[in-house]
Amino acid sequence: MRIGVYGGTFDPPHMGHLTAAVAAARLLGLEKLIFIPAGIPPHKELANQTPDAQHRLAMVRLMAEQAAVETKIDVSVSTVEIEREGRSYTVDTLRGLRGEYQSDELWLLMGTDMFLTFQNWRAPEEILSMCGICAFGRSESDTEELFAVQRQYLAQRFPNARITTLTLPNVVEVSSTQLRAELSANGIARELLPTVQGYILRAGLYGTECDLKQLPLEKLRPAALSFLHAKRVPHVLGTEETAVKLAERYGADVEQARVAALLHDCTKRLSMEDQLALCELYGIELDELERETAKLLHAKTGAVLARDLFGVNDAVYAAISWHTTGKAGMTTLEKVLYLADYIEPTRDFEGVERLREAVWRDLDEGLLLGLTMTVEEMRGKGYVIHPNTLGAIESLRG
Ligand code: DGI
Ligand code: FE
Ligand code: FE
Repeated sequence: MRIGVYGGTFDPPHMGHLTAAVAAARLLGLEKLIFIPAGIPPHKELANQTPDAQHRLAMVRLMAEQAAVETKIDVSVSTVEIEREGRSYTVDTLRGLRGEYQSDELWLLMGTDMFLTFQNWRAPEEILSMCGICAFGRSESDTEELFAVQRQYLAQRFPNARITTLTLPNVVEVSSTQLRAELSANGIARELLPTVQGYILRAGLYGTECDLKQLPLEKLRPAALSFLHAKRVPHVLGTEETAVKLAERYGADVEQARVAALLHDCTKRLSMEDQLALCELYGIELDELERETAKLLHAKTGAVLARDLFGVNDAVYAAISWHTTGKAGMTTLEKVLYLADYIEPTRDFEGVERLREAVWRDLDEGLLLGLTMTVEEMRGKGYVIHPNTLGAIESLRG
């Protein structure tokens, strides 16, 4: 197996890291990629705003999930360097990896600066005996020239080295220093993956402390996305888009629809155990079916989390609460969220087109069809139908 190893301080991880890792994975034909956030890096002191290792680790995990979605290979995050005492050297990390992956081919991924100073690292010769190195930089000529010179120099000095340099036309050249400055000035930086941007805001990293209950949309959106696994992000953005259009069409409050859509699945990735702990914490009463079905629980826990962290109002709280089962006598906002979730553009199941047509023809006709389709599907799988779903159908028919 060909494995890429990408270490760095990731302070914070950004689109430059992500696009380079994804491009390197494709060009090298990697089957596995391991991100390794550094503990204390040997080559520089950490910038003074550097969040502690646990925050950097959490952000790298978000980036790794996105990299896995984009490359469709196994992407993991190693904590070896964070857990190591004292200064962290790549050679030590590689010795560990060599032991773990004895019959695999390792490739160390690195950016321009690292590559150009490689001969000054601890034990470069030993590193090159354990792995190939793959350096990437932008396509501008100065970099390419420097790359060529360095490649030749290293090839001469370490004749058995495997060295590949990639000039990636679409690699985003990002200065972490600049990015941190933007964050502390505006709370927002382009070149950040939205989930990472949201994580930074929620944790108040890099001087971004802000009132989560008063976030403008450009901050609320990433903050909401930061709860999600990368693969669910397109679904939630699709739900936002559809909820806004439905609210406009059927006269619900557009901003409430948007906020409800952005937050509706915010607890979806939590385990059953964590969901139940949230219910306990917030005193949410559950019926028997909810108690044993994580898929039903996430609507309830999502609503409390949205209220507690972001201060959503009662209408939005209710819309999130009922987005999975529906209930008798739903408000327009509640219907809008239920249906936006069901028909947003990434949804692709048999009957979705028919449902979309019904929803745009008449909201209640669409709702009745959606609820009925859910009941049929649940029955087909032998699941218990929640009484609120049946109640919703009855109230529409009656
Ligand atoms: O969270 P999403 O996947 O975007 O969508 P959702 O909140 O509508 O959740 C759909 C899941 O919930 C789906 O896997 C089926 C399940 N579900 C919906 N209604 C019922 C239900 N499960 C049971 N057991 N009973 C229901 O009435
Ligand atoms: Fe949901
Ligand atoms: Fe959803």
